[in-house]
Amino acid sequence: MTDPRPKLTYFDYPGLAESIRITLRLGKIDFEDNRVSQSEMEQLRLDGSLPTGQLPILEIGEIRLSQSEAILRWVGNKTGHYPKDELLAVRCDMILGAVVDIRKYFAPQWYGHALGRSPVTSQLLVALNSDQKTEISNKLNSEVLPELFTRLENLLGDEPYFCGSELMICDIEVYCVITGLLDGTSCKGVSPSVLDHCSKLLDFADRVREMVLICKM
Ligand SMILES: N[C@@H](CCC(=O)N[C@@H](CS)C(=O)NCC(=O)O)C(=O)O
Repeated sequence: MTDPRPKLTYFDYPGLAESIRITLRLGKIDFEDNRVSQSEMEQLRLDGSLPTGQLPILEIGEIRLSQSEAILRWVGNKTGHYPKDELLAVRCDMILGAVVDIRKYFAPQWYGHALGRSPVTSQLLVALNSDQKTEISNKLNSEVLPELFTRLENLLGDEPYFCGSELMICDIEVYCVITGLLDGTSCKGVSPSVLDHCSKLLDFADRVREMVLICKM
């Protein structure tokens, strides 16, 4: 029996869903790309349709999955973009964890607030003033992100992808963060120059982009 057509619900921007969309397309899995507004998301939460109160969610028939990393791993398993080898799988998870850490640093910039949105009301919590925003942006650009990307560059080494010769979900996730920084959609106030010293990572992103563009054709 074939699986029901999956339905991915998220906002109309790349964010935490883009790696899932790309992996589904790479694996030629037909899916509904349901894009909602903030108010539609709040309604879904009120209806009790969001298992952990957030987006993205992936519905497969009656099953509703939440948490982007768990969804990505499920999709990667389906499409062959998650390693079967145990040690490569944990390496893949390690890289995914490193991307979560990078995104954690983006949060105050994304929201302009220290605590993001309230899980109860969706209101933004603890506003940052303009001096604090400038200080955060300076620290991200001069210290935090150059170091985190250097660590990723070192982990990549001279391999084409993070788990060796084959493209995996961790590569797609790193690619999404790098692409968002280069085109300015990942995080306002962060300069693409945080990647200036990472030539291997930039070459890697070009390599992944080629694969991604092929699946868009
Ligand atoms: N750890 C969660 C984080 C999900 C998350 O923060 N989602 C945000 C959108 S990027 C959200 O639903 N925000 C709306 C809100 O909390 O009101 C995941 O990876 O799925």
